[in-house]
Amino acid sequence: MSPLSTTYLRQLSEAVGFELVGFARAEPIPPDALYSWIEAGYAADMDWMTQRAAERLDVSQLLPGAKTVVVFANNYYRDDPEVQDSPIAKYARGRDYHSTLRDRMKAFRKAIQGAYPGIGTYGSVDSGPLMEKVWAARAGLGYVGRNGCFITEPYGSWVLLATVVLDAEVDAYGEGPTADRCGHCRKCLMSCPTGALVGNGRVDARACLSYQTIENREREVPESFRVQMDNIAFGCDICQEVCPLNRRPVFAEHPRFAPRAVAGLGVLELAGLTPEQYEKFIPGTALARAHYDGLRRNAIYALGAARESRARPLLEKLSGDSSELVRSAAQWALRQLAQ
Ligand code: B12
Ligand code: SF4
Ligand code: SF4
Repeated sequence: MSPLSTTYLRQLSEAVGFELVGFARAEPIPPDALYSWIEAGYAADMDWMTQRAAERLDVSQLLPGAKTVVVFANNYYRDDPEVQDSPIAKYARGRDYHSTLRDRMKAFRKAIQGAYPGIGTYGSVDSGPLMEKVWAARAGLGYVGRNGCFITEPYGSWVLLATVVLDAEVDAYGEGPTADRCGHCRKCLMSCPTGALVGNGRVDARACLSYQTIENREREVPESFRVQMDNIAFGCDICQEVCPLNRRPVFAEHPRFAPRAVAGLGVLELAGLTPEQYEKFIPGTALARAHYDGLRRNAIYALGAARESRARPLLEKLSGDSSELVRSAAQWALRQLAQ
């Protein structure tokens, strides 16, 4: 098969709803990019990062004969005034981005399978065993900043990524990461409340509030991190908010990125969510990953960190909750109020 036209693939990508697209040769990733991070313990207990490490480093294990990795990015930045104080990270305020990007990616795959019958494709958004930021860098869409986030020229780091692997070549490839624009800046390193940024774009997930509030949903959050959770109930945007390269964000118009009702809730309401309210607000959003008790635990820690005295009656009620995680969080928050 002759190389596919990137002009056509770019048009298709735009038609299905992606803002950025790039192309990388499907060459193996040097193992050190992943193993040195895992060996340092930075993956915390995300065993799924280690389990399929060989595939993460070589996409031909996902799609035999892989030649090209197509990388897509969607801008998700919104600053709707009514949710400005939301304790939920921006990427999680609208409809679950996994389904938004997956739908667009599926439309892209279907179209190229129609145009090039027999072509092999493998698609993934976030959860597949691929190193999305490495592919985005190779495809020339931007570079990994000191804050560990992938930074693009037009949208800063407020982008979400998706990839499609093809077993065909394209007629032009990206030329690797764009120039590093961090320079002498250290704002993200200085602003991270838990010291999770260890330099060179590496994040120690054990210390990252994003990990603690999303992935670590069954155990307690270490106390030294809890006290930093003032108005943080799901994910963390601090190292992106302070980044000068994010100073000129572009508003994401598409309704799928518009905040849902849950983004209008404060930590008090989130801590007091009933199972019925959880079912009303959470399904279809990325918050579902924290589960009912994990989300309430986070919001309770946030109340304790803020020493929110109006939360006392709710915390007293929750200190008798059926969940051990919620009970112990409420008891801790009450002790914070007493200090
Ligand atoms: C594990 C994970 C996390 C972990 C670890 C974070 C991290 N930075 O690695 C935790 C739970 C902490 C996390 C948090 C967040 N995450 Co996350 N996460 C992932 C996941 C699943 C894997 C990332 C990974 O492989 N990390 C391991 C390290 C070793 O690899 P790396 O991140 O690629 O970084 C190294 C390489 O890129 C290498 N490198 C840099 N340039 C180049 C160039 C070349 C050519 C090569 C070979 C290597 C190389 O250097 C880097 C440092 O070692 C990806 C999805 C995916 N499948 O890739 C989403 C992903 C990175 N997360 C995402 C998001 C949105 C977030 C949060 C912003 C959510 C939030 N608001 O709370 C935070 C940001 C925290 C931060 N400061 O990074 C987006 C990032 C979008 C962006 N613009 O960067 C992704 C891509 C998901 C998606 N599909 O959009 N996340
Ligand atoms: S997401 Fe928050 S806790 Fe994690 S590295 Fe950035 S500022 Fe630190
Ligand atoms: S805050 Fe500064 S050092 Fe950190 S990613 Fe942005 S430009 Fe780079």
